[in-house]
Amino acid sequence: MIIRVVSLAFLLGVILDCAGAESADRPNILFCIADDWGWPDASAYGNGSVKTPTFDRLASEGVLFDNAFVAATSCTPSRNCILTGQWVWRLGEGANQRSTLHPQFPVFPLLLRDAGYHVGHWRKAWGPGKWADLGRTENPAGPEFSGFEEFLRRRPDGAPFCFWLGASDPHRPYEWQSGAAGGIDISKIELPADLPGHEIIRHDVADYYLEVQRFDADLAAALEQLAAIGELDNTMVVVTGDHGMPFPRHKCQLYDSGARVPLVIRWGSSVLGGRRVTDFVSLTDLAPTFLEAAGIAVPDQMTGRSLGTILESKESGRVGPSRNHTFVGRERHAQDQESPQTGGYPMRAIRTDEYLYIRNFEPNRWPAGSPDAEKAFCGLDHASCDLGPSKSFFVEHRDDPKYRRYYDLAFAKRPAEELYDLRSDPHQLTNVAGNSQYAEVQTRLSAQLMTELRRTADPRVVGGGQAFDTYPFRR
Ligand SMILES: [Ca+2]
Repeated sequence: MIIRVVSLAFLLGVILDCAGAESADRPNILFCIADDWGWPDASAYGNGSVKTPTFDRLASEGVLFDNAFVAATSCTPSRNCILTGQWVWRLGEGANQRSTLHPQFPVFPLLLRDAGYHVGHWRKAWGPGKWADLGRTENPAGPEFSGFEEFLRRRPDGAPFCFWLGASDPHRPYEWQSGAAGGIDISKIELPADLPGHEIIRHDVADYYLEVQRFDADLAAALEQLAAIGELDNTMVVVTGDHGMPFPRHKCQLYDSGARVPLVIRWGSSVLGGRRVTDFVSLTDLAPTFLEAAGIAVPDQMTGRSLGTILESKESGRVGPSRNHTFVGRERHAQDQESPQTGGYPMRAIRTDEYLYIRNFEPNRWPAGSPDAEKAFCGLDHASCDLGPSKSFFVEHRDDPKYRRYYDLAFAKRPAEELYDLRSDPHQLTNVAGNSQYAEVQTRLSAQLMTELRRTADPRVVGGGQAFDTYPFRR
């Protein structure tokens, strides 16, 4: 095993900043992850319709990330990427939804456990799927507890801990009009540009916001528990989501609406708070960050890069000039293509400050699944878009000229290449791939993406990519 060089200054900071503690002390880690929570749906990011006081407090006391992206835009693969610190295309079956994770991939909770950490999770952590199917003997997120309180109660004396605080919020289904009933004014919601401003959509978004607020309340309770045991400042608190909101053209897609997520990191006096950084961060960077903070060697197969340099900096804005892009991928979500094709919709993307470039490897397939439920392998239309009032509205109004464009943006087939100029098109609605004005940019970004995919052995590029389409669907 080849070991990365650990940032000595970062580790030194850990040791020196644990005032009154012995130098052998290592930080606790509290990893909080909402289910289907996209950027910018927290008040700290300027969304005035959702109230997230706890997330905002963490932002004022820690580092708020403006350019955090998941590595995959579906539950299981996104979580596999977080756990392994690797790009999704490296994870075999683990690149698919309702899959498994081969034991050859080391995961940060168990590496921490092997180094003496007390580890565990609560509610949604790994999944959905069957983690044991290829021989893994333990849940990759560590054992399950009934809550943070039980986890802390069963902590061995003096052991540092790593706790995965999961949630099923704001995953669907929602209680219809619960958002409005909970005080969210639907008329004031600033909708993403790819969602029509109909009352049904507004209520659906408000219901999603209400669940985001419930997750925020869970965060508040966890911080109170940390404070009560006197360990708030020796705990790295990380809060994020596993991909974008469960709406048409959001979750499962590689636009920002699917791939960009909230992220905040607070770590007592070890990290200068009140900073907002624009560095591009992948959630695959968290595993090496946690391992480095704990003084544990980062396995060479992890493609993520520790955020230690950003955390130990005193700067806001772009801290590391090389952090000016990231990559995202997707394989199968549902078995949603036309029978007998059981594959998904393979995509890879590179996101920079100015552009989003997407490569669609199978443009003859449907990006959110077949529109014909009878033909789709799973018997559902657009099966890679979650059922709910917004999806129903899109489908029911597909022939209405007023709404047809929304339907097409979410569900129609796409060309093999997409390019969006974020300077004039921040919502990524107009594909300029093939436009001669952008030829140079398209060539450059395509080459940069393919170089990274080859470097990290993506089967869709180096061979064997069809395997993603035939792995079993593990319920
Ligand atoms: Ca999810």
